[in-house]
Amino acid sequence: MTNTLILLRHGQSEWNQKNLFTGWVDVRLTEQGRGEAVRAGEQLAAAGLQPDVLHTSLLSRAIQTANLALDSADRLWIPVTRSWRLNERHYGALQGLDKAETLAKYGEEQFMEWRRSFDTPPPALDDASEWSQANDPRYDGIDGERPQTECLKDVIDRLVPYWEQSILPDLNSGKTVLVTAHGNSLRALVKHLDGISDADIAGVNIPTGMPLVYQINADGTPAAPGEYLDPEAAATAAAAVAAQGKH
Ligand code: DG2
Repeated sequence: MTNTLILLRHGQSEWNQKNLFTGWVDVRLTEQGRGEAVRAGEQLAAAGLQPDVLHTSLLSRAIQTANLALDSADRLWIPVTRSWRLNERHYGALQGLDKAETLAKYGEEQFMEWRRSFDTPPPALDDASEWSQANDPRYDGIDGERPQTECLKDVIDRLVPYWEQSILPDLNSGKTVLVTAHGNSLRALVKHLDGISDADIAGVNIPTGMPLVYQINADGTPAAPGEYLDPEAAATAAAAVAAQGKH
C-alpha cells in the first residue's frame, strides 16, 4: 500500500527571471510563472491526481503557485499547512546578487561550490542588509534557528523532521499530499527520499512548475524514484537551471 506525494517547485519568480540569487527574499511570480502554476494544476487534473492536503513554505512564490495550481485543479478548498522548514535554502550574502556577475567575479568553481556543494554555505548575510529576514515577523516563532546562510546539509537537517512529523503522517492517513516549495528545499527532500549521495545531488536540478510524483511506502521510502508528469519538458528545463548564470 503506497500513498501519493506530489512535489512542485514554484513557477518562475521575478528573481528567477532576473537571474538573481533569491533564497529567503520574498519575491512574487512572473506572468510566465503564474502560467506554469496553472498548467501544473491542469496536468494534475489530467493525470487524475487530486491533492487532499497542501504543505507550503512561508514564501509567497510557493504559496501563489499552490493557489493557482489548486484553482486550476478545482482543489482550492483543501487544508493547508505552511512551514519555514520548506523554505528555500537561505542563500546568505549571495541573496540579491546577479548569478552571471557572481560567476564572472568568483569563477566557476567557487560559483558552483556555493550553488551545489552539499556542505559549504555561502558567506553569512549581515542582519543590516536590505535582503535580510532578521526582522521579518513571519519568522518570529523560529528565533534561535533563523539562519543567516545555509548549505544543502543545513536544509536537510531542518526539513527532514518536518517530513517525518508532518508530511509522512498525512500520507500514512491515506491522503494525496501536494508540497509546493523551492529548487533547493526540494533537492534536499529528493536527496533524502531517493538516497542520493552527497556528491551526486550536485547534478540534480528541479525545474519550475513541473509536478514530480512519488508513491510513498508506510515507512517513508519511495516505491520507486519520483517521476515528472512531463519527463521530457522537465529534463530540458532542469538542464536550463543547471546552466543558470553561464550564458
Ligand atoms: C533559487 C534557486 O531558488 O537557485 O534561491 O535563487 O527555487 O526559490 O527560485 P527558488 C534561488 P539555484 O540554487 O538554482 O541557483
